Amino acid sequence: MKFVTLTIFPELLQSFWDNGIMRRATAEGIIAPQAINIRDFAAGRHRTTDDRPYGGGCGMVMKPEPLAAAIREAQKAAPNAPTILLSPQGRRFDQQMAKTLSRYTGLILVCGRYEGIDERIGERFVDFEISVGDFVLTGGELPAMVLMDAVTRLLPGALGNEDSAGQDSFEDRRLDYGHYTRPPEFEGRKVPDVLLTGHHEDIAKWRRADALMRTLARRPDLLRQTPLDEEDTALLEEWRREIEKLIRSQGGGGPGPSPGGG
Ligand code: 4FV
Repeated sequence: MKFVTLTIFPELLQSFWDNGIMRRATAEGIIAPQAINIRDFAAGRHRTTDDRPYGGGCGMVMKPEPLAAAIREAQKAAPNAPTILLSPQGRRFDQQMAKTLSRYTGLILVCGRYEGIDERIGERFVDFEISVGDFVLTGGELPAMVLMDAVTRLLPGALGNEDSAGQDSFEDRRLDYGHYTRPPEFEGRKVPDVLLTGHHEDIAKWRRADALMRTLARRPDLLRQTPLDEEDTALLEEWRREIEKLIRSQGGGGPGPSPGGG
């Protein structure tokens, strides 16, 4: 997978590529990251890449000419790659989108700075825009790194053990179960006993229940996105019975007004 990244701060990306899974994936030829410095395509003694906005207002806008030349250079390096602009106006990035992008042979990532890039670059060159969230950053480099990280770990061979990407959070629209390692007791807090039993079936059941409970408590929206399978339905039914028993035991829930007068 080629990652051709357009930026005025290539050093920001280099340190990201020189470490961890990105470094190993590069060494093993799983990814081929490349930074193109937009300033190399800017004219004039100061090689200016930004200018004042038409219509006035604060901040600066990235000029179209250096961007267009840099994108053409990138498209020569990765002819079949979609050109993606990272911006708050884009479609929200998520695990599903990471999987879709991981099927391309290359991606051209345009990292804006200042108030953004000249709109005509988007119209002429950009295949789609991606946002990493409803907040405003100082540049598109961090979003580009988020995207490259999430995509790279889905590529065959990138993660040491193949199946770990398969058990990802959000893989099946569930948050991840809790992870524990030695020591079995830390500052008075124990590891759940079942995890020390080596009983794989019980451990798998506990992990499923833990992931479901955490998803129910923290991200119920995710549960509504996929049909519940039998096992999850049975678990939820069991918890509902427990909850109803608890409420009844507190005198609530029966016919007539509950103690709270609600
Ligand atoms: C952003 C985001 C983001 C906007 C102006 C860079 C900044 C500045 N990109 N998801 N959220 N970009 O805030 O992707 O040029």
